[in-house]
Amino acid sequence: MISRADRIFGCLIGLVFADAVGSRFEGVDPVQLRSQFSDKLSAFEYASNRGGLQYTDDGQMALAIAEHLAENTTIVSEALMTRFVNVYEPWRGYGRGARVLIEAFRDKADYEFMAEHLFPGGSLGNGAAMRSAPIGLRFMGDTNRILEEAKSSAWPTHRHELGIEGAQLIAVAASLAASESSIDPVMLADSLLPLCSTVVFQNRLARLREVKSDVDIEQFGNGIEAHESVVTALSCFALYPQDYQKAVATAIWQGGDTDTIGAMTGALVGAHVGPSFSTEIPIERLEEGQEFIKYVRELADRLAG
Ligand code: RVK
Ligand code: MG
Ligand code: MG
Repeated sequence: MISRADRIFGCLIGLVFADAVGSRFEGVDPVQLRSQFSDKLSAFEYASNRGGLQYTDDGQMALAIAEHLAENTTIVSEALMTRFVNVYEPWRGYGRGARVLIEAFRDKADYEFMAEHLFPGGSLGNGAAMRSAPIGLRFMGDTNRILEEAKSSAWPTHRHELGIEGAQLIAVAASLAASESSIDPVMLADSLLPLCSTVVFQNRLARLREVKSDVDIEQFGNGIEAHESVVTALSCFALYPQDYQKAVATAIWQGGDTDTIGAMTGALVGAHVGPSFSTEIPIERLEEGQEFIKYVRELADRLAG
């Protein structure tokens, strides 16, 4: 039996490690990536063992959500935004819109107007989905609650329906990852599709049902937009739900937004298998090593409590 605290730790450390490893290839053309390495696991291993491993905005914001949920019974969008501002380290690499909004909120500029209008209809970037997995573990099994909380977590920076729905899908997928004994493309698609209100995600999830091997993943994209990356990560998880290294290596092998597709995939596998995978990868190379791992462990315990 894997405890809830272990699943939360697996999810958080799985997310942060994949973010850090994936960030080494951020923006790379998959053709170039595939010509540089003999296979996906070689690319994953190379990036895992080179230089210091630091998480990016994906890890920073996901940890902020976990902290917020450890201290509050529900997500309050404005309080969460305050937390995003407090932990904000721009050098980690943020999406353009997220950066503008965090700084506007911090500087008491016209933040509300910008959140609505910086992009047409609000942001549909994958920045809300990359950080939402902990919500699924906190409210595991309560789908309506997860949908509502994921929306509140997206709201500070992402108001477009695709940006919000991306966050909802990853959060519900994390709940399924933690509660279902067996995951595959058909069950994941059948569970998530009825929850979607956008045709864009409905179409993609219908195609997720048919995914059988790595070549089938490429159709889902590798971009910074929620709809060009969320189903890609869901596919990587659904094909390799028990194998952290293979799942995250497959995510990174897509090129493009590798840190984020990796982070979403790593969070889901970690929620499914717990932290057992961490003995096979150099997690102690993350941030300040054991001290950071201890911090994430304690955060997971607080969130589970
Ligand atoms: C740097 C058209 C839109 C749009 C809309 C585009 C970090 C913009 C993480 C925007 C992730 C970009 C990523 C990202 C997370 C958004 N119409 N285009 N309605 N809405 N876009 O800025 O937090 O890496 O080009 O809100 O979602 O690792 O700049 O940021 O990869 O999507 O950034 O959306 O980004 P933002 P985010
Ligand atoms: Mg990032
Ligand atoms: Mg990214």
